[in-house]
Parts: sequence; C-alpha cells; structure tokens
Amino acid sequence: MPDIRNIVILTGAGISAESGLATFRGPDGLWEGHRVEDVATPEAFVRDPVLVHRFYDARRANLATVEPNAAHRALARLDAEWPGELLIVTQNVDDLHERAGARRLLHMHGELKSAWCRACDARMAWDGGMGEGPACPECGAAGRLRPDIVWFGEMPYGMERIDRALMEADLFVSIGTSGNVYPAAGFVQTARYVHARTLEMNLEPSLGSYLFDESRIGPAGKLVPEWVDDILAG
Ligand code: BJW
Repeated sequence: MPDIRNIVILTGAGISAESGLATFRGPDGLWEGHRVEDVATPEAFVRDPVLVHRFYDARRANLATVEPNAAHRALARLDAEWPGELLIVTQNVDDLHERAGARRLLHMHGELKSAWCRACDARMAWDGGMGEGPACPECGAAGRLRPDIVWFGEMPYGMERIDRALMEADLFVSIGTSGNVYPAAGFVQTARYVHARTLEMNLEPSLGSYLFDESRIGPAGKLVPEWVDDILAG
C-alpha cells in the first residue's frame, strides 16, 4: 500500500472473542448479573474487594484455557515484518497478543497477569488468584494488592506514547471494539485530524463507525489475516 509507513492498531474484546473470551457488551457480557461498569471501578473495589477479586480471578484462570486466534497471529506477523513504525494498542487485559508473538504492544487498560500494590506502588507478575486479598510480596502490606487494571475514572496507561504514535500515523486501524469507552473511542478522531487513513474491522458497525474511511464487517479471525496479507504484499 503506497504512502503508508506508520501504523497504529487499536484492538478490543472482539479480537479475542474467537479465542473464547467473552466481550463486555454483548448478550453474554454480564458477569454474575453485574455490568462491567459496576465491577470495574475503584469504588466497587473499596465497596466489595472480594467480589472484584472474584471477577478478575475467574478471568485470569480462564486465560489458561484459551489460545491466540488467527487475528492475533496475523497482527504478530505484521509486527515482525512491517518495516515502518507500528504500535498495537490493546484495550484487552488478556495476554493473547503477546502469546501470538506481538512485541510492539501497549496494554492501555492494564493486564490480568499483573498485580499492583497501592501501599508500595510495586507492580509484579501475578498468575494465581487474589482470593480474599493477599499480602503484598514486596512490602508485606495486607489488603493493598489489586489487579493491575485500569478501571473507570482512572488514567489509561501509555497515553503519551499513544498520542505521539497517533500524531505520526499514516493509517489507524480499529479491530473488535464497540467504541463505548474513552479515550480509546476518540483515537479515530485524532487520526483523522492528522489525515491518517482510518479502517475499522468489526462484527457490526461500532458507535463511531461513521468516522472511519472504511468499515469491514465480519469476524476478526477472517478479516485481519486478509488485511495483513494485503498490506504486506504492498
Ligand atoms: C467482534 C467479534 C469478532 C465481537 N470479530 N469483532 C462521558 C463521556 C465520555 C467519557 C466519559 C464519560 N463518563 C466517563 C467517561 C470516561 C470513561 C468512559 O469512557 N466511560 C464510558 C462508559 C462513557 N473512561 C474512563 O474512565 C477511562 N479513563 C479516563 O477517561 O481517564 C481520564 C482521561 C484519560 C485520557 C485523557 C484524559 C483524561 C478508563 C476506562 C477504563 C475501561 N476499563 C474497562 C474494564 C477494565 C479492563 C477489564 O476488566 O477487562 O476496559 S471497561 C471495558 O470496556 C474494558 C474494555 O477494554 C473496554 C472496551 O470494551 P471493548 O473492547 O470495546 O468491548 P465491547 O464488548 O464493548 O465490544 C466488543 C466489540 O467486538 C463489539 O463491537 C462486537 O461487535 C465486536 N466483536 N466478536 C470482530 N469475532
């Protein structure tokens, strides 16, 4: 594809759906009757930490049962072979992009397999459950460890790096995200502002679909490998 050197890709829950991970806002998007907005907030954690730990413990355990799909693998191939700048910004807290081999990757909403101690500010790899709230292995503080996840009202990670990449982008691609959650839902507007081309791939048009130059409607596991083949063929 001529004139394209710098690519920013935004992924959401839809890219992991074909691996067997539930999306947030689909018909199966509830967890024990709770909306994500009710468990993914700092207030919910203060109110009922055990409930919030249960939500993330179940999802962390479920990660061991799923594998990256064709869309994750295609993006990892693009990452390995694309000669220009590339940044895969994922809203997902699963580890399927990295397990597929992606390297130029940023988890803007945190990671299931990371824990954060609010007492000593340490972040550490975390594989098991958090149950009733374990003591911090670094400082020993009790009840101060939380999933290293960006909840509503908290600042997403890597915003400066993301903004820089968007300002330099020639192409912005959004995959499998409904466009409900900001700031990610606004990236397409930044990309348009710098006259980057914009493409979305989704099972159905997202909320901001009208902002994209092109929308491809279908499953990511089919659309993403086709698009990666095309863009690498030039
Ligand atoms: C497929 C498919 C297949 C299915 N193939 N596709 C009022 C107005 C504007 C903003 C705000 C407002 N009030 C509050 C805010 C801000 C707030 C916000 O956006 N709220 C909205 C509800 C309105 N945002 C925040 O608080 C954020 N922080 C913030 O704004 O800080 C201030 C600031 C930032 C920057 C600059 C300046 C100031 C933090 C947001 C944190 C979001 N956290 C969550 C949960 C934690 C992670 C976790 O537990 O996993 O992140 S919420 C949840 O939604 C999760 C996701 O990452 C995120 C996005 O969801 P996603 O990925 O789009 O999933 P779905 O389910 O919605 O959609 C899936 C899509 O896939 C669908 O479209 C399907 O069709 C598609 N699909 N199968 C292709 N096979």
